Amino acid sequence: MTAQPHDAGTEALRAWVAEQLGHARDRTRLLTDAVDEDDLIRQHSKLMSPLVWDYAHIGNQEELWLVRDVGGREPLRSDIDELYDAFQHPRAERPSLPLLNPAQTRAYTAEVRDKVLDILDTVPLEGRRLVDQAFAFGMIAQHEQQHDETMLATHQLRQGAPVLSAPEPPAGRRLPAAEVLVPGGTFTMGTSTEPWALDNERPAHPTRVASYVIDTAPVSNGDYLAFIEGRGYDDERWWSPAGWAHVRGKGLVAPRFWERDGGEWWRTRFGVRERLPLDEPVMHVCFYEAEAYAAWAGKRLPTETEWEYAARHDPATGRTRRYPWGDADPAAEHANLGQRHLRPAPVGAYPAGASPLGVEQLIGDVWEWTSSDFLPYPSFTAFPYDEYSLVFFGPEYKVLRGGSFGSDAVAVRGTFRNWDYPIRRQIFAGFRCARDPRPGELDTVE
Ligand code: AVJ
Ligand code: FE
Repeated sequence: MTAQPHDAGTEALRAWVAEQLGHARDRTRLLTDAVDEDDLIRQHSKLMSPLVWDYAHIGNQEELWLVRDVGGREPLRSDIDELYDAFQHPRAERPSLPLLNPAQTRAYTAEVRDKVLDILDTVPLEGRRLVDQAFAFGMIAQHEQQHDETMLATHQLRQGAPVLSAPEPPAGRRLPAAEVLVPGGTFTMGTSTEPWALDNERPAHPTRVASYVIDTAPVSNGDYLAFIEGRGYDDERWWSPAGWAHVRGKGLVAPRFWERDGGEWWRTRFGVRERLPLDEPVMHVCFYEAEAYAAWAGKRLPTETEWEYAARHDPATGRTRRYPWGDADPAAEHANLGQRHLRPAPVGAYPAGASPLGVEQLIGDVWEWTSSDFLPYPSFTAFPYDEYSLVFFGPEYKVLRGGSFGSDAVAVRGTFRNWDYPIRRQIFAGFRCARDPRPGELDTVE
């Protein structure tokens, strides 16, 4: 197990914070330096903000929490708070606001960062919940990485020649089994100890799970193609009423960014048109498509409790761990995270990331839709602000787990909860299936 920076003393913690903030900023700059001024200002899709809005919003959140609150310093630009408040202006409206231009945005975010690094040198990292174990700094590093993933999704929606590149992910392999039986039990869901866990992951609470069967890998493009060729989009039987109304209303016939050309399937990824890779996890499907595929396959989506139990429970010791592979922070051999590659890795590419029962690629590659609504855990309290989680709880959002190739390790945990509307397809989301055990299947464990 790697040393947890939070246990290694305050100087090591400060160095770790500075590294995480620097790493996030390098990525923000890579994503924004890759395109010209016009592409920074333009709205590439009604679903997304202009890239220059995300960039200045990153700086503004950092100013609000770290410069003004934690640092107790004077505002740099209180006049722009309203422009970059996500609740004041829906995404579609953002391009018509009097936003900072790209040069002003770069100067503003750099000035905020200078002040923050200065504050980080001296501020006590204990005594107040907001600064305890550098929580506010961790929250801001995660916030920047979350917007970086959003900006990466904007890149995927952008028309034009490719501007991003990265090495290919490792090769896949055939898994020993397509699904495994997970014997039921009790585990600790959520966390009260992970220092940088956000409010909706808290508190830790004992949770009972019945036995179930779960796929050892996310559903692949090849698997999903069989559903399409089997006329799955034309058969109401597989769809929920809301899913059927949606798919028919929009005329959906395949995942977003897929295209049939003659007898061949192609997809476009960050401006590159390529033959559909059959062994890669399917992505850019909405919750309704995931649900329909699962029904067609004679299965269902896992609940988020089943997902977390598969990812964290160690049957050998009965312990609940941080990740499928144990307690160590994610390393390159465990999971496809952090935009190291510009695509999910083929099925079987991360044997070192397997859970004790052999469930793979739970972390990284694609966000996984679950069947669960986004709801608070028992005894939830909003911290440090209602607009991170509290205002979103309810049945209109579905929970996604595990992070994607575009999520940074600092913003992905075994406990991390993402959420979105069930119709959304621009995010890097796929899914895996689960099912109830068949009669007799449990005999081997009980
Ligand atoms: C947790 C990814 C749903 O991007 O809407 C960013 C994260 N919250 N700024 C989002 C977030 C405030 C959030 N998600
Ligand atoms: Fe934000």
